[in-house]
Amino acid sequence: MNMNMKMLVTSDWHADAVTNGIERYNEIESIALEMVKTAIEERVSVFVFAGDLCNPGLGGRTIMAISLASKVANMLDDVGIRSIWLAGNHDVVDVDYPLSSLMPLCTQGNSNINVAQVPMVVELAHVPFRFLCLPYVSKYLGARMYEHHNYVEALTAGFSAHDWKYTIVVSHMTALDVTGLEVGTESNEFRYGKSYKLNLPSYLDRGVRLVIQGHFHKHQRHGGLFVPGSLVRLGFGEEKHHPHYHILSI
Ligand SMILES: [Mn+2]
Repeated sequence: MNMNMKMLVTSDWHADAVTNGIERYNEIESIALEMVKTAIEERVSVFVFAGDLCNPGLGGRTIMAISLASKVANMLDDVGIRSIWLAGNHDVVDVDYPLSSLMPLCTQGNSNINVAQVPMVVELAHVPFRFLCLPYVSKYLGARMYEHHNYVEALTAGFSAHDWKYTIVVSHMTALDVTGLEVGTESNEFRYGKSYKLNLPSYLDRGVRLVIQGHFHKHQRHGGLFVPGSLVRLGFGEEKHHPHYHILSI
């Protein structure tokens, strides 16, 4: 098995965004489609979206955002690129079962399009790394899955040191105790769940190759913690951000 892998990593599209009265959809769509072209040209094997596609309740803007994600997932699948889509805090519907803006992607019956609406481990054929996905969940599921950490621990209970080394964590929970992490107004937006921050550095201590952390709009890297950031500057206060998607070779 080839132990090197190219991955396209992106997050926080917020394809339903409106900034100062201006709808951002067309701009975000054009970057998303350019991203697919780049993924194909760069021959990436995996595409990772780390959460916050759109709010579920904004009518036409929600539907356009979901259609865009669905189109991107299918375009990638057409050329054999597997994708992983995490739910973020904006995506989640607050009910006691898994439901988010990403739900339509997992009802297409396509095993190359992986949607994480609850914590799960995703393994992909011919890809050396496994993905421990830690999406945002509703407060009902959060009480069960994150406040009682044994739910997440059980997912990895059988991991050997070698398994951890070939694990990539993808998270849309808050990153606890990361020195130097720069956060914007998005850090105030968790409606709940601030009490069950994840100790992401503890995963790095176990030897995981990389932690991909969504939610934060500013692209940054702190050791093994990689924050893809948003695709466009979504609000005032983000003027100094240089938003983009990222190709990682690991
Ligand atoms: Mn978020």
